[in-house]
Amino acid sequence: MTRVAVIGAGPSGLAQLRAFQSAAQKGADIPEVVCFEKQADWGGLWNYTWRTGLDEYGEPVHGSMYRYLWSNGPKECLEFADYSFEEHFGKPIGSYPPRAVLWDYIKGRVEKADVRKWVRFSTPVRMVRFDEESKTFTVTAHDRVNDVMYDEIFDYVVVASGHFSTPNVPYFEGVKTFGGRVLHAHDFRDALEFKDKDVLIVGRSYSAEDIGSQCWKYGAKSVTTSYRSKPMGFKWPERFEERPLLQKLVNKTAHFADGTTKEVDALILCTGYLHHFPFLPDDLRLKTANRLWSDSLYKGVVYEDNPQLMYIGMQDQFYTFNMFDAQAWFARDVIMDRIKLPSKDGMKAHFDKWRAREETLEDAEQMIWFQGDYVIELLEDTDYPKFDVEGTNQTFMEWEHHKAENIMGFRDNAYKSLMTGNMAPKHHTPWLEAMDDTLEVYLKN
Ligand code: FAD
Ligand code: NA7
Repeated sequence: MTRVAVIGAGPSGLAQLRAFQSAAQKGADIPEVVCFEKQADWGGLWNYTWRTGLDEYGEPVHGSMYRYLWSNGPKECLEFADYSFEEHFGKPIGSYPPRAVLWDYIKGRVEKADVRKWVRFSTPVRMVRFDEESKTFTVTAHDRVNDVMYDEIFDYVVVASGHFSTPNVPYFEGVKTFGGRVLHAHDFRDALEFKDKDVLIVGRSYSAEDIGSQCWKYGAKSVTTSYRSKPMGFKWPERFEERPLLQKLVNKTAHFADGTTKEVDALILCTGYLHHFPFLPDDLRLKTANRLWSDSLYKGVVYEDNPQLMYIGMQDQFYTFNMFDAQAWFARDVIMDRIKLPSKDGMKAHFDKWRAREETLEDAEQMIWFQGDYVIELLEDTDYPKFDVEGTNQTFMEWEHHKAENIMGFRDNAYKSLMTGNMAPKHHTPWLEAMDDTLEVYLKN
């Protein structure tokens, strides 16, 4: 029997499990699927941990999410096409749910599909090797609960281990002797730690924007973000400003590229993440920057040098859950021989076409249409339920406009579900005033 190893039970790995289960539900003979998950529960980044650094077994903590995190885009853009929010919660809910609500939703689909039995929890994969002769992989896993390492043979490996976990940490002069707290976004957990503090953030992307907003919301004295390329350019409120790149720190004084200085208590490096696969040898390891068209992957999924190896969710992301689904359905159909791969040259030609377009993209709107077109192409190949991608792109456009209008209030908007056609209700409390982000409080009518 064909055996498939899935590495990671976050949204991408769970999409893979659901893809196989849905084929089985329709009567297909599916391969044996084993999912290895390093954490004790599923949901990936959405499974919040208070830990930072190393976990209870001495493994690097995967989690980068923090308390009070609310969806940074409309939930209507990530909704599963085979399991709507309304089906899960039994009623329409607001458009920017907090982390706990989204975690509940992710879990609901796979609980319904009854695939937990396929997952081996607290089991990091240590190494994957490919044998050219037998054309099989040997996966070495570590059962942390029983502290036993073992090898198993697989015909296919699907890497779904995420790429927003290993921090990219640049060096700034004077940081060694900085008189305040220094951390990377990966280790940020509770904005209340920075109440009444002058906070300096390096970066201009989603983490900088959201961690800055959180710190402001929870009472930081001031927030200063520092950009390398260009400012975020939102209409920030009082006590929130953008400056060009940090040059050095002298005690608690930050010096910026425009010659200005500012006294700060904390430095939060929102400088992105590295694609990091310590369990993969050179010949199998994806090497790519965080971009919309990742290197070395046919259709953004199949590893060109070894098509028995797949990667899910490795792109930079506007689209998330439903794109991972489209990828997982594609990977499933390659594995089940429903989709025939082109020759290596054919794969390369396809790659080059998308890469050339990716390189012309100039702004977020163009990037969203690019990723939407990619999702459309994947949807054409499989039986994942078709959904209105153009409508989803339009919702992303509205989101961009709402952010430009009011960065501290964009989460008070509501959008129409592309899956059910129903309009989301406006949430009962404006985001800036909603301090309690529990599921119970969010779902209260
Ligand atoms: P992950 O969620 O990272 O899951 C990967 C899984 O693989 C983890 O469970 C991990 O434990 C496991 N794993 C890793 N290594 C191994 C190993 N060696 N062996 C076994 N298991 C392993 N997306 C949105 O759509 N909306 C948002 O609001 C949003 N906010 C975000 C906020 C933050 C701070 C971050 C960092 C990301 C956010 N994202 C958001 C994007 C996020 O990447 C996706 O939503 C999603 O979690 C990606 O799923 P994934 O399964 O690819 O990766
Ligand atoms: P991103 O989106 O990869 O952004 C990384 C940011 O870090 C980006 O603004 C970079 O600047 C900046 N960066 C990287 N290196 C440096 C150095 N050396 N100096 C200054 N600035 C630097 O990561 P995020 O954490 O924001 O977002 C990741 C995910 O988390 C995302 O999907 C969200 O959903 C949540 P640049 O823009 O290149 O000038």
